[in-house]
Amino acid sequence: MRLSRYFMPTLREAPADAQIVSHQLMLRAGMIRQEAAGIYAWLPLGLRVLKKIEQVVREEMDRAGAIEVLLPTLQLADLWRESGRYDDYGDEMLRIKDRHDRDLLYGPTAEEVITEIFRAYVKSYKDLPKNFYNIQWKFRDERRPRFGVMRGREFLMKDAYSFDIDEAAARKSYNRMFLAYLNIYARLGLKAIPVKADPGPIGGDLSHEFIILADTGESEVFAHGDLVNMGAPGPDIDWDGDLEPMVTQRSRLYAASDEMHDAARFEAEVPADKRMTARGIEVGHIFYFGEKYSKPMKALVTGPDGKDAPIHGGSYGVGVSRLVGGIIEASHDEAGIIWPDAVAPFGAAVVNLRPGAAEVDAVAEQAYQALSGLGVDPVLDDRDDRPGAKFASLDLVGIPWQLIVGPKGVAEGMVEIKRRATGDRQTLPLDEALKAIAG
Ligand code: 5CA
Repeated sequence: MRLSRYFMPTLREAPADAQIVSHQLMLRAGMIRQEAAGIYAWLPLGLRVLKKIEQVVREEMDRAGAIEVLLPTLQLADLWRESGRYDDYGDEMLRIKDRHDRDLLYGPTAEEVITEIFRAYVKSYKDLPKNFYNIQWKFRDERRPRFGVMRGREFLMKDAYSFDIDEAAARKSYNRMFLAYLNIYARLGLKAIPVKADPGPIGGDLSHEFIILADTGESEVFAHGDLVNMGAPGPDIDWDGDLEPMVTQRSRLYAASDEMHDAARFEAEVPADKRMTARGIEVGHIFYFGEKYSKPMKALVTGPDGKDAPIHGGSYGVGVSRLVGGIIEASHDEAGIIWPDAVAPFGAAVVNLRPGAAEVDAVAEQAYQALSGLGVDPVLDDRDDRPGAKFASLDLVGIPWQLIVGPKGVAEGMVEIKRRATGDRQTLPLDEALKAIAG
């Protein structure tokens, strides 16, 4: 991609109504445009980041044995009448009528849809466990959409749904998601704390939220400090093995969000110097709810004893679009966004300081092609602009590396590289620069 032909409408100032830094930076970096309250168009740079986050989520879900599907955004109200949630869901549900006067809704979540699919095909315990996931837009008519993509009305969620023969098996599915989530957030460069949570309208009796720490977060968390620094389990887990010890190690330390917080227990269980109280952003939420949907919707399977029984279900959400804002809250400086390499819109920018000068153009082009070949996903900054303006906009949008090609360096056979996160600069021959960037 050449920046001279791209669309990256950066702004010098953030619009006054953007209250938090991630919202300000997303607008200034030209990532999103508000179309209505809580509804955004994703501009090219924002879309690239969204797709990269989506891909990390997809890879970790696949690794943990979940199977991808794509469910529709519009759902039939009748399905929600079966589960009993149509009336309960209230004003957050966007209700729509089609030309035949049938009640539809824009899905805020998809327990009913996936349960309907499951019951149509799966009849035997031999076909269990199953876990289906869906990366799709949701709509919740939030009372107070705010903070940009952080609390939108239309937002991208990864939702997964597990089906098991009994509670013990369902617990294993829950554990897989618990650990897969920690790996997802770690790959995104985030420290996420699993906290005991209130299941709310999804229902059930076992639930954890995953919270990343940020002062602007809407949730308050109370946690044992050691939990914050406990690393993710990493990809080499035996997903079919006993995951309980790894989950227990993380869930036995005190951690709760405001609704579930028990001040007396916090003080009894956590030594004073380890008590951490902070604000955070909920970037995921997992639930075990047993027969809550399978019973009213008659999602039954035949067990080894030949009897039909409702399956035990769980659901598992990741706020994919919210994560774009969450990562920025966790990783920025005065100059702009600092993307972790895994989700940066481009892995590197080759900055041509003198577009039109034949030798400079040639080296910049060579560097660009080489980085493409190395899988870095680079962009070529061939804009006819002042160097200072180019550097400022690349810093603002957070490209992790700049490889700078100018007339003086080219004459000496050298280029300069700059790492966005640290500001470190080095002057090197091109092949060494490429190696430094490609890692
Ligand atoms: N059915 C379950 C799990 S699939 C569910 O809907 N869970 S949820 O309500 O907790 O949502 C899952 C995740 O979506 C949340 O953890 C949050 O990260 C994200 N999310 C929820 N509401 C919004 C919103 N209005 N804007 C952006 N992200 C949201």
